Amino acid sequence: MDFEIPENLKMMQETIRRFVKQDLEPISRKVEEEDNIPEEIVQKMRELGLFGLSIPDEYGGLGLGTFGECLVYEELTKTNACFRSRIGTSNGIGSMGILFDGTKEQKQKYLPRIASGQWTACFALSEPEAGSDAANIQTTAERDGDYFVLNGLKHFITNGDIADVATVIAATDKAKKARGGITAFVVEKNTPGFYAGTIERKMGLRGSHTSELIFDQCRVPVENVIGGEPKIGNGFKTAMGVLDKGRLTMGACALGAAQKLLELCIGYSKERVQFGKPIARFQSIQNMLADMATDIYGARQMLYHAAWTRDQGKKVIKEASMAKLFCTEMACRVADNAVQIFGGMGYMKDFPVERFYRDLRLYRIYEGTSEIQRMVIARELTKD
Ligand code: COS
Repeated sequence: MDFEIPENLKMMQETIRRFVKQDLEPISRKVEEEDNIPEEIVQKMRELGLFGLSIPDEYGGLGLGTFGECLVYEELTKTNACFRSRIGTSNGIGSMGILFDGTKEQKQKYLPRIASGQWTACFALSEPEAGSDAANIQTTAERDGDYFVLNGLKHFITNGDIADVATVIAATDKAKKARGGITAFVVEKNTPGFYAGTIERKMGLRGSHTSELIFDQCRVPVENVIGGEPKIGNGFKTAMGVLDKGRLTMGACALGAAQKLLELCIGYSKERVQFGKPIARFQSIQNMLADMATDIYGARQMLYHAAWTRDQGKKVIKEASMAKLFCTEMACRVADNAVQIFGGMGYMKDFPVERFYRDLRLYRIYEGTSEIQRMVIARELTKD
C-alpha cells in the first residue's frame, strides 16, 4: 500500500489552495449574497484548467484521473460550494457521457470547448416523476427520419440556465425503460424548442443556479445521440456510468467541507474562552472534535481507495455509492457538531459555519440520495 500523493498532484493541490485563499475566500460572502460568481473568477478558473480537470489532454483538458480530481475538489470545497459547482457539471456529469460513450466526432466537437471553459455543460436527467427512480423518465424522444423530437420537462438541473450544451436523458421507448428504452443526447443551447425555465430557489448553494429545462418539439439530429445510432436505447447505462464517477467526486466535495469545518472548530475552540478557559479544554468539546476528526479520517481513506480503484480500470459501482454515502453523511454530522461548537455564532450568517451547514445538506440528496446509495450497495452485495 502506497498512500503517498504523487508530486504532480501535490503541486495541483497547492495551486488550488492558493486560488482558494487568494481569490475565492475573499469574495465568498459577496457571492453568497449576490447569488452570482463574478466573470473574472470564472475566467481564472478557465486559466487554471478547472473546466477540463478530467477531460483527457488530447481534448485540451488536464487529464487527471478520478483520484486527482477528488484531490482538487477536496481543496475547492473548503470555501463556498458554488465555486466547485460552477465547474463541476462541465468537467463531470455534463461531459462524461460524451467522453465515455460518445463518437469520435462528438468528442472532437464538444470536449475541447467544454475543457477550455468556453462552453458550460450540464446533465439533464432529473424530472418531477424521475428523481430516485431514474428509469421513469417522461421526457420523450420520438424518431422522425434523421431527427428525434424531444418533449418534456427536466428540473433541478445545476447550471441549466447558463449551459451551452446539455447531456439529455430521454425515453425513446417507454415500455422498455432502463433496458433499451432510454437514450442519451447532446443538445446545444439555441436548438429551437429547447430553453431554460424557472430558476429554482434553494436552501443553500447560492451562487450556483439550478433550473428547469424545457423541451417543446425540440428537433435533435440522430448524430447527436451519444455514441450515435448503435447507442440508441443505451442511455440509462450511459447515465449510470456518469453517476458512478460523479458519486466519488461528490464524496470529495463533502470531505473538503468537513475538513474545513474541523479546522474552523479547532481554531475557534482554542480562542473562545468560557468559565475562564478556552472551550477546547472542556471534554465535551474535545469529544466532538475527536469524533469529527475520526469521521474525516475514515471517509478520506474510503474515498481515496475507491477513486484509486477506479483509476486502475476496475468497476466501483458499490464503492462509489459507499464513498458518497459515507462522506456526505459524515460531513453533515461534522457540520452539526460545528454549529454546536460555535454555539450562537454558528447560527449567525456572519460566520461561514451556517453556510456550510445549509450547503452540505444537499449532498445527501443530489447525484443520488443516501437511500439510493444504500439500495445500490445492497443490490451489489446480494446479486447473483
Ligand atoms: N453502471 C452501469 N450499468 C448500470 C448501473 C451502473 N452503475 N446501474 C444499473 N445499470 C444497468 C443494469 O445492469 C441494468 O442493465 P442489464 O439488465 O443489462 O444488466 C439496467 O441498467 C437497469 O438497472 P436496474 O434494474 O438496477 O435499474 P433500476 O430502475 O432498478 O434503478 C437505480 C437503478 C436505483 C440504481 C437508479 O435508478 C438510480 O441510480 N437512481 C438514482 C438516480 C440519481 O442519482 N438521481 C440524481 C439526479 S442525477 S444528478
